[in-house]
Amino acid sequence: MNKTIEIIGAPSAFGQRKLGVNMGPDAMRYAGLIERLESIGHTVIDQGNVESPAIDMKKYKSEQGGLRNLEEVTTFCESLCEKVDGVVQKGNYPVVIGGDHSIAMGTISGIAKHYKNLGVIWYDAHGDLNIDETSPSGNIHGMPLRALIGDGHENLINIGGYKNKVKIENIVLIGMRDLDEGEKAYIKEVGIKTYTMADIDRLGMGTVIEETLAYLDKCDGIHLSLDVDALDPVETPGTGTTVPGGITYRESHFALELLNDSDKITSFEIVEVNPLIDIYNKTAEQAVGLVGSFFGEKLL
Ligand code: 4U7
Ligand code: MN
Ligand code: MN
Ligand code: MN
Repeated sequence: MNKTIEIIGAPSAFGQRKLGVNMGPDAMRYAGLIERLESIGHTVIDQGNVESPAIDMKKYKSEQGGLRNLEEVTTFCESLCEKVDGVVQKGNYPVVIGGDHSIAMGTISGIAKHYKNLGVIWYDAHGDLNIDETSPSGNIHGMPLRALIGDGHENLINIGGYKNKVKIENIVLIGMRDLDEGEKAYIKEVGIKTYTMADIDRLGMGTVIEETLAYLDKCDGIHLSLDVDALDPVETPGTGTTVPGGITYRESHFALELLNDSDKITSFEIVEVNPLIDIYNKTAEQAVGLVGSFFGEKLL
């Protein structure tokens, strides 16, 4: 089914320390994102990039202490939230292109108010479930999912002017292979549905996606948050926090094709593409290929 897709560029690099991830949206556009979606038959509206606070390079490169760039992350996510909210209100399909993963607090805050039970699939090497006290880095891109659940700094949990956007029982983690001690304890304590790399090996991606959709059957919408570091860095190197032993590019296509076939996913974001540490825009090109599969691209 053809959709009206609105692309929102979210060029934030404030959630971590590797500049270049703010160029992810343009790297994906340059790799042909819009044309690719149009060639499938969708109508595409490119909203351009959300306005970002200026980057003070001296501050950006400094150690800081506590939550790195908290004010900038907050301001950015508030603006993104408003944009995404507008797209959902129009009944169009929101696609947010990042930007580091802290932007998910903006994206999902703009979406969750429109659903009673929003499901979230977090396709990532990491859980992004830290709070200030458990974070080994102070990088906010390691905290968005926890903030969306309702824990963390006041600024972050209140983006969009409300709290508690995602329920624990409506979350599925896929691709996990690097969790901090605090995140492991939290996942066990509250019981988040998790597919580690070992689970993917054992079950196969087909079963993982089938089970995920069955688990989220109770939801009235599902958001897919895809961090490209879920993929293996040998194939997909252009991202800031790589972890060996990841999901292959092919398995990821399969996952996205199955999600597309289900017709259950109501919003999508792809994050953490960093062209400054990539090899000739390879990761952005892969990201565009994955978006193509997610939106129904077929060879024949
Ligand atoms: B991403 C980390 F310590 N857990 O909190 C942290 F390992 O959005 C990494 O998934 C977070 O890329 C990675 O800094 C965040 C670290
Ligand atoms: Mn992430
Ligand atoms: Mn990650
Ligand atoms: Mn990352």
